[in-house]
Amino acid sequence: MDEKEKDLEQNKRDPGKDLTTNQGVKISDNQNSLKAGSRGPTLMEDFFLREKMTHFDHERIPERVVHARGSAAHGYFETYEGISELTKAGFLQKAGTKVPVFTRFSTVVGFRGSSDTVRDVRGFATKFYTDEGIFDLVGNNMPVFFIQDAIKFPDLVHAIKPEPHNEVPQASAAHDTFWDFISLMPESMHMIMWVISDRAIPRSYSMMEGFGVHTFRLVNAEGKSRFVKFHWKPKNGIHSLVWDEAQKLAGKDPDFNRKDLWQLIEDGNYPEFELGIQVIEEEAEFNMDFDILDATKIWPEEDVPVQIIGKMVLNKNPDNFFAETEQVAFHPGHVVPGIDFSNDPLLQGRLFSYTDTQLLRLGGPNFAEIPINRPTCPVHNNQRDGFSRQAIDKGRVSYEPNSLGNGCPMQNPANMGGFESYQERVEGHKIRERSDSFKDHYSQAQLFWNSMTPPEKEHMIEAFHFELGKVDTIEIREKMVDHLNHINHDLATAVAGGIGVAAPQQSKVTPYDKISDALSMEKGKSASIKGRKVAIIIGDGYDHEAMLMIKMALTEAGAKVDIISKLLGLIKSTGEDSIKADKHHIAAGSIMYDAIYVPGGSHINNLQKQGDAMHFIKEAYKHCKPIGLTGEATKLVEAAGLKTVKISENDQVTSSKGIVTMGADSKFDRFLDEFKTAILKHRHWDREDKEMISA
Ligand code: HDE
Repeated sequence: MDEKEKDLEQNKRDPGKDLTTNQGVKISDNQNSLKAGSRGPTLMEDFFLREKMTHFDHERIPERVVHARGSAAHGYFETYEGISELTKAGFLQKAGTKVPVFTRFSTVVGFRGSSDTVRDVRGFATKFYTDEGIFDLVGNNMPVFFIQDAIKFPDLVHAIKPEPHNEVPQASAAHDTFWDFISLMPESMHMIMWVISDRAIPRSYSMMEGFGVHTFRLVNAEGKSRFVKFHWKPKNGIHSLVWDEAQKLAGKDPDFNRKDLWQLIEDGNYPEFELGIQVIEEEAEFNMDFDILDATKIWPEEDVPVQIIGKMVLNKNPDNFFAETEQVAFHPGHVVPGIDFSNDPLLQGRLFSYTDTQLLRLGGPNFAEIPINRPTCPVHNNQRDGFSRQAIDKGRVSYEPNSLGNGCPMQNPANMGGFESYQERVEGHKIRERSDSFKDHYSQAQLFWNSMTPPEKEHMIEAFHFELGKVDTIEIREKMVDHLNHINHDLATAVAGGIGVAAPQQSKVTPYDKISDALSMEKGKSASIKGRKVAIIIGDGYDHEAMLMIKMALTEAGAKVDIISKLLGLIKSTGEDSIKADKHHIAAGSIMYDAIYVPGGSHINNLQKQGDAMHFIKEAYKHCKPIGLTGEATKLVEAAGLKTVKISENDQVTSSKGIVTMGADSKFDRFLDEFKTAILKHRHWDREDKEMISA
């Protein structure tokens, strides 16, 4: 059903749907306010007008102080195997148990109307509506955080948000106050490596990992507790944009990730993520070379393997952005029996902040009654009144203990489903102090750098050039180079060279030579091309058969294919057939696609003369994207000046640097296999001449 059909379906004309005021009074005229004469002053008495305006004037609520820009979807979580030995959480007891979920993805820094494709952390928050109450897993797409103690959070956010005197820049860390703060916070260095990496510019919300970040506890029915970290692993693989693309998208398609998520779900190409856990026994708390309560540290997956326990499928778009995506209230303190907290000082601070923020944002203490926040299990307590109370509590008893209400609602001990906190023994002096075990800030930053492939390292150096190059205060740049030097001397030297800072001497910090392959996106493999977007570029005189074959095969494999032409409307093939263009050059760009294909035909003569079409190809080449060319389209390699690319002859299919071409006598199925393999790889970094291509 398309949008128009949906609108008609939802708004069938029936008398029950007549236009009324909020009091249910039918409105006779929604075009004119009540006036003293048709040219006279408007009358105060006009309650249609006053009610409508007053509601409109109050339509905005405060946006989230962080994570303001988000997109969300409904779906379900299904448990693969029960893990009752680890937790008593009801939804994790049996294979096949399904619970509804609502997941909101977000950027952190930008305002609600900012662009999707900025360099930033992405929020990844999931609300599980379980039979035992709400469990919120409020994580990010990076497994560590900038700071170790919650008391630094307002400082971090003030530093990264637009500068207060002129509110510039929007949704970007590339300015003095952020790097000033960071240069004075060695504990941020590990997180900085993630933020400067391609993880900070995800291609799709369906193509990024999620992490609970903090150490939590799982507690089983016997009361045994273990430490746990939560992970989401995307079935669509982990893929990113390149920085040039991200910046151009910010102007040309600021809703890029939002639309992508929406479209995947509309097309039935549902995003899926597997839930994984890393578990450390209570007795092994001190066995790692870092403190497991420190949120600036990962548990390397090679040391503590991720055990997959279930999957989440996002299969329904919200009906109303405000009512659902905007009003959803997450809280890391929303846990169910069997899941509990560790003493991570960052997590402990969050436990206070989230309810507090909802009180302001959602206008009082009754936000749990907003439909999207309501548990699916019964709620009974003696909390009463407050702004926007929805429940109509009956009777005179709103206290406990009581005899007039039969003692209800009654508390439940742990063995009857009541939440009982894990009885951790706590002892200590009341002090403001950071544990010595939190003081190594460089080892895991080194681990991250060591684990990157050469192109990933190159992107990080370029990202530092961009970010620090926008910092006016030279001393801040110098301090950052000094920190980077403690991470890796070559990295610091390369960064210094691009930002006008002297190359540093070797650092005295002990090198950490471990590697974790799980940290590299490039070393990971994608199982399918589901969710990738492919542009087919055509003009009048295209080869219809070739176009159709590729379009159908890629669509069947889960890719989204758009036909792009100079103008919208019907495009004629070399024969009798024609096809409607989905997008025209003025609105589309290679930056919106993961791969492009051009079929043969006489249209190639015209395409070579169309600047926009040639730009499409050159830019895709520059961004290292797969390009498929068949028949006459192979001529475009030369026309675009791609001198180092080999093209196929006669009966061959050639894949050279991700450009897949097909000779006149070869078979389409061989071409398709090669083209799909090229798309699977996502980017082809071996294009040494890419910097020479102007696009
Ligand atoms: Fe948040 N964070 N945060 N945060 N956070 C908020 O809550 C806060 C932190 C995260 O889609 C706010 O409802 C403090 C870590 C996500 O609605 C606020 C601290 C992680 C979302 C808040 C942190 C997160 C938020 C703003 C340090 C990853 C968006 C609006 C102690 C594990 C959820 C709101 C959504 C939102 C406070 C640190 C993730 C102000 C005080 C670490 C995904 O309450």
